[in-house]
Amino acid sequence: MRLDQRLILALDMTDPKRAVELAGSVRSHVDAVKVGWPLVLAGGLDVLRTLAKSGYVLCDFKIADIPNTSRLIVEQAVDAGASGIICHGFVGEDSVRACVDAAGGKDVFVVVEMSHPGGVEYTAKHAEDLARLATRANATGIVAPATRPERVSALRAIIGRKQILAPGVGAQGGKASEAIVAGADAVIVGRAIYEAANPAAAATAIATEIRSVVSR
Ligand code: BMP
Repeated sequence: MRLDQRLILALDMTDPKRAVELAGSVRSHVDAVKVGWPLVLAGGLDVLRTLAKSGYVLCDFKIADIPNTSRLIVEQAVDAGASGIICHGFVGEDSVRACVDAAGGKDVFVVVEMSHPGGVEYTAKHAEDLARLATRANATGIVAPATRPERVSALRAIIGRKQILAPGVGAQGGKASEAIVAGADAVIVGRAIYEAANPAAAATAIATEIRSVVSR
C-alpha cells in the first residue's frame, strides 16, 4: 500500500450515503479508507464499489475461516474493488495463504494482535508467532496495536520491512505519533475523525502530528 499521509480512515458506520460523503471530504488527507462489516451489511458491496472509484479501499472482513471459505470471501472483496483485505492470523498458515493467493497481488494484512484490552488475553500471547506466519505466507503486512506501542516495536523486529498498520488511535487511547515512532507504517483511525465536528480538520491534525515525528 502506498502510504504518504500514513493515515487510514475507518468508515465504521451504517449509512452508506454518509460514508461516501465523509470519504469524499477526507480523501485527500488519508491514504485509504477501511470498510468493514457494519457498512457492508448496511449498504452491500455496492458501497465498496462506489468508494473504490475514488481510491484505495481496504476491506476489513477480518477473514477467519477454512481456506476454501476464506478464498471465496477474498474473491468477492477483490471483485468489488478492494485494493487490500484484512484477515486473521490465528486460523493458521493455510487459511492466510489462501487469502494471499485469492487476492492475486492485492494487499493482504494479517491481524496478529488486537488493540482493545481483550487483545491481551489471547492475541498478544501469540502475536510474534502470527507475525512470522504472516511473513512466511507472503502477506503485505500485519495489523498491530497502536494502544501498545512497545508491542509494535517488538513485532517490527520480527517482520522486517513488511508494513504495519496500527489501529487504536484516539477513541481507544493510542497516540498516532507514538505508534509511528514505535515502527508502524500507518495508523488506522475511525471515531477520532468521523465523530469530529470537522472530520477533514481532524484528519489533517493527525497527519500533521505524524509528520512531526517522521521528519525528525
Ligand atoms: P476507532 O479509531 O474508532 O477505534 O476504530 C478503529 C478501527 O480499527 C475499527 O474499524 C476497528 O474495527 C479496527 N481495528 C481495531 O480497532 N483494533 C484491531 O486490533 C484491529 C482492527 O481492525
